[in-house]
Amino acid sequence: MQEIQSRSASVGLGHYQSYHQNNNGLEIQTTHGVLRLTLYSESIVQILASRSSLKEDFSYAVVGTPRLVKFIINENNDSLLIETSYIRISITKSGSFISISDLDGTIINEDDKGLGLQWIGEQINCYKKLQEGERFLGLGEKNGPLDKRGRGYINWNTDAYAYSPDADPLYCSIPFYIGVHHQKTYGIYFDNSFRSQFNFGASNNRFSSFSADSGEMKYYFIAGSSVAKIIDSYTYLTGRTPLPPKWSIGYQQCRYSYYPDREVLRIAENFRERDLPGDAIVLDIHYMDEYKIFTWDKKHFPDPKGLIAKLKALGFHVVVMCDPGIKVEPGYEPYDSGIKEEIFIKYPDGTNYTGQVWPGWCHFPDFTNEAARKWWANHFKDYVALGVDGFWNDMNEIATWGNMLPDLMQFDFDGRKSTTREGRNLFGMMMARSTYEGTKNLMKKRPFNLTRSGFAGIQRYAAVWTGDNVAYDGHMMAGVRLVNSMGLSGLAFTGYDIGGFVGNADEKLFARWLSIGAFSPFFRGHTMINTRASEPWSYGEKVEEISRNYMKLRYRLLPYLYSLFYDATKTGMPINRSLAIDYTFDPKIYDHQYHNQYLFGPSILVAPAESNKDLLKVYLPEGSWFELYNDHSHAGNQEIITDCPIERLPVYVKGSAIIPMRKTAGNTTKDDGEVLEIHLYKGNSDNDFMFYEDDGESFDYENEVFSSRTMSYTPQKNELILNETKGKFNSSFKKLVIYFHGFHNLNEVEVNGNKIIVDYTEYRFVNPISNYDPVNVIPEGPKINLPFITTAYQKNKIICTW
Ligand code: NBV
Repeated sequence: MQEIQSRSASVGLGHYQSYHQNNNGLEIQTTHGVLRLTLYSESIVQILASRSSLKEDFSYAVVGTPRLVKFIINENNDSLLIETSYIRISITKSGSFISISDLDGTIINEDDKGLGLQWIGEQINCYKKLQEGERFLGLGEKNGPLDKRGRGYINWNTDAYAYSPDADPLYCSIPFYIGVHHQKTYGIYFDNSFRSQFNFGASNNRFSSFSADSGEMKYYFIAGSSVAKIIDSYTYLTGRTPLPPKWSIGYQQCRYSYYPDREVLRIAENFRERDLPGDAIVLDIHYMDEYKIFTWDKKHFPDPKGLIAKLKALGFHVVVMCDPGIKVEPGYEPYDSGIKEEIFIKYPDGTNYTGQVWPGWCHFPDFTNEAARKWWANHFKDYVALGVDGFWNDMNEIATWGNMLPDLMQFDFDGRKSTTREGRNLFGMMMARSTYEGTKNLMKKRPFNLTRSGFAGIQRYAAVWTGDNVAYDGHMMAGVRLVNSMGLSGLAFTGYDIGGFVGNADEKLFARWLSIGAFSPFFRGHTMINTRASEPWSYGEKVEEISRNYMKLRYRLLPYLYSLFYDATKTGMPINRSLAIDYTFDPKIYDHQYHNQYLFGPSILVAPAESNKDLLKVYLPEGSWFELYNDHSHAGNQEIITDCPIERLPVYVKGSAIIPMRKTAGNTTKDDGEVLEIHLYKGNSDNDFMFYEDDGESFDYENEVFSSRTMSYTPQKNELILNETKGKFNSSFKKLVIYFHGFHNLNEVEVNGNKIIVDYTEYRFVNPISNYDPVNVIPEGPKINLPFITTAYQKNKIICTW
């Protein structure tokens, strides 16, 4: 071994020499370096290796700290063994190779014995043995199939305008993936922000690997009995999506750009006149004076305060574009104060870096410098004073004309000092962090913050959208997969430009995109300058009706959706769930004809169909499933063929589901109405849903001003219980209507001991679409003959039996 290494141009850790134990693990001295294992929990271990001495453990991504856990260390002739109540880690004395197994000895993950850790000059590499049948999931905003085996990826945040659905890298880097094999699941988070590469068995049949151009070999190994548990652990480490303001999960209308102010107002009025729900209008770069951040174009927006007030009166919030480039222009306050306070990114000779972007030649704040973060944060006070409450961080890869950011720029790294090589992948996240912290502090309520670029942990500060997509079916599908992949990587609040940013959608494409988008966490229509109008009414009456149907369906689903966002703050579980979360070991879900399917929350399965398809093959995983629109039921574990006319996106509900909905869609997310509906779907397994409400905008929920209750369905007992609410928030719901799906011949339900006679109604989740053809037959559209009961909605426990 020693001999091989001395002949090779790359160097490993060498052999074991000695170790010493500390509170959370141990440090091993090897012939060529040092290896430290720190337990963060029974199932999370940080692995840090260095060829010299270990540095201070610093990370912008990781906020979780090691929890004290019990572990034992054993040593034998060949290895050192560290065991917790969940995993066994062994390090070979010869070569210092790591393998991690269950307590019963089944391998979860192991170094390639022969390669392991390797330094090639400054480059650091970790080679893992490719396990038989191993699949690779996640890695954040990465194109390609759900199972990324056989592919390689690069993390280097890039302005990927009009990217192909196979392009890499895109705007965000999340160096975290999940491995699956032999009924085992694990996660690896590589905490290194240099340009990094992940290889999942591309161009070789021996290893999977991760490597970085420089920096530390520091990664976290996460064991877990399910993908959900791994996401929970990963978001323990890197943080979770905070509860967004409720309005931000309503529909947002954007274009590059709406101006002047009259046009913005007309757009908002159209929503109300046309009975389309909507909560936000987004102002892209043309609201600014010559694209200069923190200014307003006086000609087109002479009275932003007045405009924002009018929009508020119509129920619309305003989101504004925020670009990081500060124009080099003496007299422009952000430039003058930025120079004075020395907050810009510099060359090593101390001069400010200048790059060209929208406003012209610009300097860029160094968001790894606390002073710059504060400077930026304070500049939001005028926006906040005007009533803006949404902020959109764009161009933060950093995008400049030429797209060739010099490597030698100096980043402060909060006093630690580094260069673009380490800072580039972090710039977007640190900008979003500064915007979030600043606006949160100024607004004293929840800001909405959106970013294009990010790194692991970005979920703590902003929602992420998939950038400049293109108006065609394949891109629509790629966006669905990107959102699913980001969900596997700790990002709960994500979405894509509905209708496509680049190019022109046709009627069908827009209708389908909007329907699918209604089942995505971030729900925004957007399009590029000089493209056709792309609002829900811009594609003719039929598309407008389809859009209205799905927008209203989403708004009616808000009690369910908002509860899911709350759950994400606690567990990291995404809103859009790749089927790999719940059906990890079912090979069918990885089949490319099905890998776009996902669950919207725990119970609603969406099968995205291309806009030009009339028929779709759908795979229903184990369990039982109901077609949303007509309650036709299907057994799981089978492929079915469904028709998917443009007005009907294939959506299925899982047996035993409990779905709270509002009876009326309302104009905005605020209009809850008085009637809470619960849709209960007959099934065989017990199920719980945690229903959550609060005021939707303040931080009072942190002081228990919320209302939450578990709803539990026990099929064996024919029972649905709404447990007593917790928290101090008074729900606006007064009436409760329970719909029983799949329950035939139901006549009577007992509610807290009182008998209620069951009623029947013809129920529709979407309205029939008008017949625009000269033969005037009004199509019926799908409906369900549904039993229901009505009762008072109350805080106390509600027990329903039948
Ligand atoms: O600000 C203009 C656009 C914006 O509409 C888009 O969503 C961003 O991804 N922005 C990029 C800059 C230029 C795009 C050509």
